[in-house]
Amino acid sequence: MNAEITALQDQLHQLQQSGQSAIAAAPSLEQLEQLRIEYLGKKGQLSQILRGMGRLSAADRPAVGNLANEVKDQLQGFLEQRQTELKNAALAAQLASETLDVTMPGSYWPAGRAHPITSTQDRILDIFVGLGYTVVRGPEIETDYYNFEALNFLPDHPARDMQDTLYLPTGQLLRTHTSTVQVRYMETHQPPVRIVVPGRVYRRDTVDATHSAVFHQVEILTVARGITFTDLKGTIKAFLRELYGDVDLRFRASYFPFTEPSAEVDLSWRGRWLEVLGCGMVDPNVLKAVGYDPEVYTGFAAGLGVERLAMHLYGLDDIRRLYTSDLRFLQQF
Ligand code: 2NM
Repeated sequence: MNAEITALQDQLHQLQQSGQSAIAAAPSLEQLEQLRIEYLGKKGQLSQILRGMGRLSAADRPAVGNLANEVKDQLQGFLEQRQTELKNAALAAQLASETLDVTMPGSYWPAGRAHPITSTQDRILDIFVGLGYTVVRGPEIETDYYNFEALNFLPDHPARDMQDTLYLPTGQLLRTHTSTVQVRYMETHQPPVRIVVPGRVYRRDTVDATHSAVFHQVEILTVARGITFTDLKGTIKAFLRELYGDVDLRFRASYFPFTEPSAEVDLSWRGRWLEVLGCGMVDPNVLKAVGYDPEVYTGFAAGLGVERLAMHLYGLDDIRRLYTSDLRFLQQF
């Protein structure tokens, strides 16, 4: 009987010793958990020893049971202590590996910027958006109807000639102005209309310092009851004064198929008159073409070339500068 007790007590002491050294030597949290299972788990070594207690009398059990509890508490204490050590070591290693050397040189990240055509176009759009206009865009490949017929160009108008307009083999064409989008918009919206249309347009031109076969336009259109030429003048003045400050303007009679009357606007710049945009009251034939009653609605429209304005705002003398993507040039803006 005493021999049974002593044997179990020896086993418990051995367990305590081997457990203590194994736990102290555990190299990782995962292996520590394995040790916990091995020593204190349901099928672990301590449980196995305790199973041997079945052979003891009720009077002898406390002598072994108390020691078993002590060993268990001790091993649990060692496990917790080692766990804390390992966690601290892992945290210290992580902190050491993630330390930033703030004295290292930074990496050069060149900032991009808007192309001068884009920034000029954005300045124009911003002003009209501020005046309550909505930005609308549309297709660059168009039909004769939207580019010419609906806009009151007569069948034999010279702009319709192959010499001036780029036609596709399909009979479609590359739009020569963004007014096509205004026709499309009016077809699908009832007045009041207040839109600003930016976009690429195409002309069959020989390229030189002031001409390009592809360029950019911004056109505006207002249609509502009671719109007059005075509204047109006020809008154009508000726009140009926002762009150029308090400059003198001149409205000069002109002609466009889609407006009547029509005008070109010049502004006084360093003692010269500079032509900046074309405009006019929308021709009743255009209103009729989109299903508006010209006895009820009137409107005005205006259009300007973005490159021309950019050249003026940035002091450029050759439009081709804007298309050759020479970074030494573009990085100046
Ligand atoms: C200009 C000059 C004058 C214009 C006309 C229209 C439309 F679609 F309403 F008829 N849109 N834009 C217009 C009028 C454009 O550009 C120099």
